[in-house]
Amino acid sequence: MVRVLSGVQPTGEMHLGNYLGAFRSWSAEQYESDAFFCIVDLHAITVDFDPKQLASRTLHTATSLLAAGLDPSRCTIFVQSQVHEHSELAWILECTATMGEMRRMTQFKEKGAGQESVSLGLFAYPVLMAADILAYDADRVPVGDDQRQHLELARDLAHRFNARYGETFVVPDASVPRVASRVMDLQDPTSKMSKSAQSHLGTIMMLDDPTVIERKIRRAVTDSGTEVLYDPENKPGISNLLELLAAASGGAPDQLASGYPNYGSLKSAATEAVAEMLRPARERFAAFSRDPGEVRRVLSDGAQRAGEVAASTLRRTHAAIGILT
Ligand code: AQP
Repeated sequence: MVRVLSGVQPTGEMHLGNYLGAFRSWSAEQYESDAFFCIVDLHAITVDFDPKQLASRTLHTATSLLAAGLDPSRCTIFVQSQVHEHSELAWILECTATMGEMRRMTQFKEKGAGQESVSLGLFAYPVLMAADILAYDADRVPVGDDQRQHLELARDLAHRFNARYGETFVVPDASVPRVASRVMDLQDPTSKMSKSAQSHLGTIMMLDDPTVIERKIRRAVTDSGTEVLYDPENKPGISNLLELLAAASGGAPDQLASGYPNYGSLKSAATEAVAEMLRPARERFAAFSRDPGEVRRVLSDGAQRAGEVAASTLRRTHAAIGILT
């Protein structure tokens, strides 16, 4: 059976980009593959974070994954820091990666831009991500478009390690959704929708109720002109709304465009489709929130299963580089 792994940071409320770029395909993967989904708390501490909130955000993220449709009887859901092999494997891979490779990572450049100093952890983040993936012999990694470069690095490190020390790692493939692989901010459609966006109006949260979704889409920045056209370069705002509509209701964004005589009618249709798509997740979140003990049990079972797989990979890796056992 094909093995799949992906991860999400517990850095705040999950948004529509996380849902469309990741969680929705994760829910589909659990029916056709041996799927592992990881809450990557060690990645979340590479930038400023609040220690008082880390644990509760981790639980909140786990609840969001269950709400988005992940079923622990069909997939493994776990917390990265509860499987110590991730950090150990990351160190070994850091000795395979180069400084030059890390400097080329666009996410590092974006997150580090304008900062007086950045942590070594933020610099090495993509190697930890490679360890997350390679520890599970993942064949496929379903992610949003923003993670392509990190996936390429994981592939390069796997190839390089295998060439130097003998076949050890499976080389993973990225799997990026066809529509809405990069959901853009509603207030700034040239930037991706993100948990750390400046304006909350630009980000639709997975748990927003329909009136909030309606307000955010109604106030979404549009483009000059009045014609509804799918043209991401010249009409980024309208194209983003068409992508959301297509992702939520089916169809292709360029073909849907002709069905809307003006921006207002497109906004109404997108509002309705997005609110309806997110409704089950909102309802399930309320139900799971009433039983945090059950969420903890899911994570504890997940860590045990994940730990067995990761430990076996780490043993293989140690043997490949000749560590005394
Ligand atoms: N805007 C997006 N469109 C499509 N996919 C997205 N993802 C994130 N934003 C979008 C995908 O969601 C998964 C989990 O992401 P993450 O939270 O681990 O990392 P991130 O990409 O750093 O998310 P944010 O919201 O941008 O967080 P901050 O603001 O904290 O940096 C990944 O598969 C990602 O591709």
